[in-house]
Amino acid sequence: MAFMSEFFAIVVAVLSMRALSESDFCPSRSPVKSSCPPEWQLWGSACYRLTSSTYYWVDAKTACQDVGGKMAAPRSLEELNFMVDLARKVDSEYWAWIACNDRDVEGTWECDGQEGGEPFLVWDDGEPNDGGLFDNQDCVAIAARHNHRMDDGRCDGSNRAFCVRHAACAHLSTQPRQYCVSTDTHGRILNSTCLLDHNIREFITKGVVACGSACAKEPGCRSFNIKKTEGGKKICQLNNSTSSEDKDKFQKTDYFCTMYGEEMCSD
Ligand SMILES: [Ca+2]
Ligand SMILES: [Ca+2]
Repeated sequence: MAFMSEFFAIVVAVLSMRALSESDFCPSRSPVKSSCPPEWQLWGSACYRLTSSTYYWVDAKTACQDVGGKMAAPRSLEELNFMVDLARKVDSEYWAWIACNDRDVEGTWECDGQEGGEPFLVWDDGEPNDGGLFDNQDCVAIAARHNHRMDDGRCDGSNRAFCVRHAACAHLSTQPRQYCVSTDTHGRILNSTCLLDHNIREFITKGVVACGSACAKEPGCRSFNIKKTEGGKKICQLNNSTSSEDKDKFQKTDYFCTMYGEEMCSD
């Protein structure tokens, strides 16, 4: 899953209206479906679109942020093919930036979100050639004219861009919402990591079931934190975002954060 941080796996134990127990695991498919805003297309648990205007590469990153996403960089042939199909429908002669470049070190490609591994690159024949007038093509685009494969281009060329954002959960009113608590890779509950600065409201709670139920009833609630006060009381904090949507604010804290739960959405 594109947005999952490496140090934890969010999918494990869970809560509907029952007590949490070891036998409760998040189902691989929940009744809740992912959904995208207008103009975005769903693939997996993420939403994609092309920008409607063209930009220099660096401005394209901002343009994607302005519509609530970030510039995309495919991680698999399946994802690349989905993006190509999407682009062809919008503009048969599309030429669109992705979030990969070799601006820092010539020939060393970096793609956003793919740090620490080999970047996923599928070049057109003869690319990358660092060509152009001054031999300085450092930004990557996918283009119809490049057989729907990748080409390095000048970063000050003006192209559309592929943007991606996390999908939201769409609910049918009859379906119970389900929440998963975050765990580390060994399945242990992460007991000091919470989502900060997205608090809608907070109140004293009995525990995870009560807190999750409150989140399910609260319009706009997407996840929750449970914190302990020094007196041992549990505070339920309802959040208007999720760990994958604001990774920077999903942090280890020193002050008694005991649990983080997030809405489960099917892929
Ligand atoms: Ca280059
Ligand atoms: Ca080139």
